[in-house]
Amino acid sequence: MNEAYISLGSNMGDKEETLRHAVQLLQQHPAIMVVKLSSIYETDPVGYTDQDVFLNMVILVHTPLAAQELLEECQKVEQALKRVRVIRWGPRTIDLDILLYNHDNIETETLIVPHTRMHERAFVLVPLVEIAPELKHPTIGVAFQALLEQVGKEGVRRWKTATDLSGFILSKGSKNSLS
Ligand code: A4P
Ligand code: MG
Repeated sequence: MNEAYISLGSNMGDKEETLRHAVQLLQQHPAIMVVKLSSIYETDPVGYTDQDVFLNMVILVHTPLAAQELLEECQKVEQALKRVRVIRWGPRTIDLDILLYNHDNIETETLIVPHTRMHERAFVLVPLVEIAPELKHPTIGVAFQALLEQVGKEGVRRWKTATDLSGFILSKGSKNSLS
């Protein structure tokens, strides 16, 4: 079984609902088990800043899928949730990035793991450290906690604690999802 950390972000429409749907769709996949959820954080946009605030979270999944297969499943979830009409060039309904896959270092045309920018982004590090306080960056060799101290938590506010995320995890085989 492999362990992967996935970052989820949304800044359009009903953001919490979108995150919930994304987690449920992953959990419904027979080969993906969602085992940990961070809290949801409201985060100021990084990069292109003239857009709405994001909701971000990080989850831990266990899966027998190879990293590339997991990426394809994440992209299917993105597609499923992007069906709502979006403004061209505008913000995103949902973005799923694979942050870590075991301690592997992967560099293919379609997949780079550890995610290239994860160690400099508070919106990734805050939720990651919440669910994996002891974890080290596999290639930099520094604890994520220490990386977060360098980056700082500015622009990241806890929005809903993990224990209040009822309805995010459905048992395997449950049919309710994109209702
Ligand atoms: N790809 C390569 N490595 C990976 C990986 N580890 N996980 C490739 C997922 N995908 C990976 O992604 C483009 C391509 O990256 C994919 O085809 C895949 O093969 P995309 O999601 O289609 O495009 P994108 O979202 O524009 O790019 P990306 O890299 O996800 O954007 P960023 O850099 O993550 O920026 N501010 C806040 N506060 N919160 C946010 O969540 N997100 C972004 C997106 C910017 N600012 C933000 C947030
Ligand atoms: Mg992405």
